[in-house]
Amino acid sequence: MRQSQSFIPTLREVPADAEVKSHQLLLRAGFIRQSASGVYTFLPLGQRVLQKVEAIIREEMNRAGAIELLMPALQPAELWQQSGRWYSYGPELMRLKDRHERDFALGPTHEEMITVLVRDEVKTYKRLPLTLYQIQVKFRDEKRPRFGLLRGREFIMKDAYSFHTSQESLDETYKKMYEAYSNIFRRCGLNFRAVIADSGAIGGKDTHEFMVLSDIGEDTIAYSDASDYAANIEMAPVITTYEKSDEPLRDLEKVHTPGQKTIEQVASYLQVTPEKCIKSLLFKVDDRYVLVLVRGDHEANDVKVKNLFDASIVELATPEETKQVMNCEIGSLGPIGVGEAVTVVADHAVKAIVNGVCGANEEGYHYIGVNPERDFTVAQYADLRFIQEGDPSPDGKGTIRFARGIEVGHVFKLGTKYSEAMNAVYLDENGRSQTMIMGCYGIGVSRLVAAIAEQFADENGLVWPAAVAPFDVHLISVNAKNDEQRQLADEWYEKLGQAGLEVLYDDRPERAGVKFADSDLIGIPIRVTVGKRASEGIVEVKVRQTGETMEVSVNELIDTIRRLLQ
Ligand code: 9G3
Repeated sequence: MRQSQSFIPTLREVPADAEVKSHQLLLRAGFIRQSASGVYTFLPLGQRVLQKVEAIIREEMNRAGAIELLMPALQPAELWQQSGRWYSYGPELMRLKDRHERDFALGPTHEEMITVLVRDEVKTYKRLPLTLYQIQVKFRDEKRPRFGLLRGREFIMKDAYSFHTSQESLDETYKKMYEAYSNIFRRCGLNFRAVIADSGAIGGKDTHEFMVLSDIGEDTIAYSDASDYAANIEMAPVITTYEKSDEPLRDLEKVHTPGQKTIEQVASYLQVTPEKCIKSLLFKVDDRYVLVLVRGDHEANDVKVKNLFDASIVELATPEETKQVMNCEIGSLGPIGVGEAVTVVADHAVKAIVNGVCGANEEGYHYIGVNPERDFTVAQYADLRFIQEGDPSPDGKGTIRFARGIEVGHVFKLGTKYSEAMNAVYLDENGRSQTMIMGCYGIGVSRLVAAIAEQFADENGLVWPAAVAPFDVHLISVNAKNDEQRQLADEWYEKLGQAGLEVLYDDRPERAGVKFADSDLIGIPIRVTVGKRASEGIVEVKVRQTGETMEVSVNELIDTIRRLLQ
């Protein structure tokens, strides 16, 4: 492609509201433009990268035995009403009415649609297992779209769904998909980890997230420093056991703690350590209230609370709800004297507290000399806290460290959650009707483009790995007015193309400085510069990622480029 006839609107200045480098650079290098909050246009260079990423995904999906189809984005509300999700999802599910006032959803995912499709077409075990996938636009009305393509409201996903007659068959496909994902992310040059994840609302038990390590990642990964254990922090179980000190029990006593609200304030006011304090948090779990107790130096894990109650919605109670339910402010909550209306559960660490401190459920008062089981009882002790750095790794090997990650893939063993809801059954070899067992597997394709940009960008601009770069070679003629240089550049633009290389040719009548700056910004892996030594048939070759530069005779140019692209 000749740049003088292309559409690559690069920008000098850094866009104000772009906070992370991939977002800034994809805008500045003319790869994307925002058309609304969380809604983007892929300009020609961005579209070429997207196609390269999709090609890798297709290759690996097809190799894993998945079959591509394409479903509509427009989904009849009836599907979502049948699965119940029309009612359980809130404003995130984008809804609209057609001209006949019929309800539709703009698909955020396609479990219902694919399950109904397979239900209606597959009636016998002979047609299973079956794995279908699509690469398609998705809509999720995020409350806070951010970081450009990393969290958009319209984005491209590869979503695959598998249908089985047995758990073993599902396990086999899950393993194939897991390997396909590893191949995809490795071929994109990414530094990723597969982490044990929480299945959340999607149901099923096994589930893994594929995380690209990045400081701007929204997810925290808990990984072991002595094994390959890695889990999403929401999921990572805590195996710590707690010794109960043998100090003599003191009497329970209510003390005045004016204005002391946080654990730190109360602990320092009462001259105790946070480990002696009981932190009480009121959660709304579906339609009931639960008081969750954790030790003062720990954090309550809402996902573990949700899984304990198998709930679909878990949120911290608002200050108003807290006042109404507990008759006091959040800073004075405690487990002593809590009414029947509130279920009290506690993390295991709380049970080992002796002569502790907790809120008195009275403004400005706390209890000291608090002893669990003597002064209050709980419905259940469970693992309800977030794992912390330094905790023992759940696999018993080494200790936990934290890293931040961008979730680019997620694979689930769904079980029969959707096949039951949509009545997807088949006749088994004995002619008996059985419910299909399912798996589902997602990759954030447009998010992947941003994650690659984020991982490889440097201070001069984007840096694309060869496998996903918009072009193989950026050919630059330094001085378009110099006939000799321009002719040599024109000649090798043709020859490189004939050799099967994809070439972006900067033939614009711009100053060399502008061309080099744009070339660094765009990040094509190999730059060929036709300059002063054109008359000797010598050009300069530069590797974008390493900065390595060499003078090459045009006779060796194609071989040199091919070698460098490996
Ligand atoms: C919704 C809305 C947002 C959602 C979902 C449904 C996430 C929803 C989870 C999944 C699970 C898998 C198939 C590909 C891999 C991921 N956000 N999820 O189900 F209605 Cl508004 O999408 N789906």
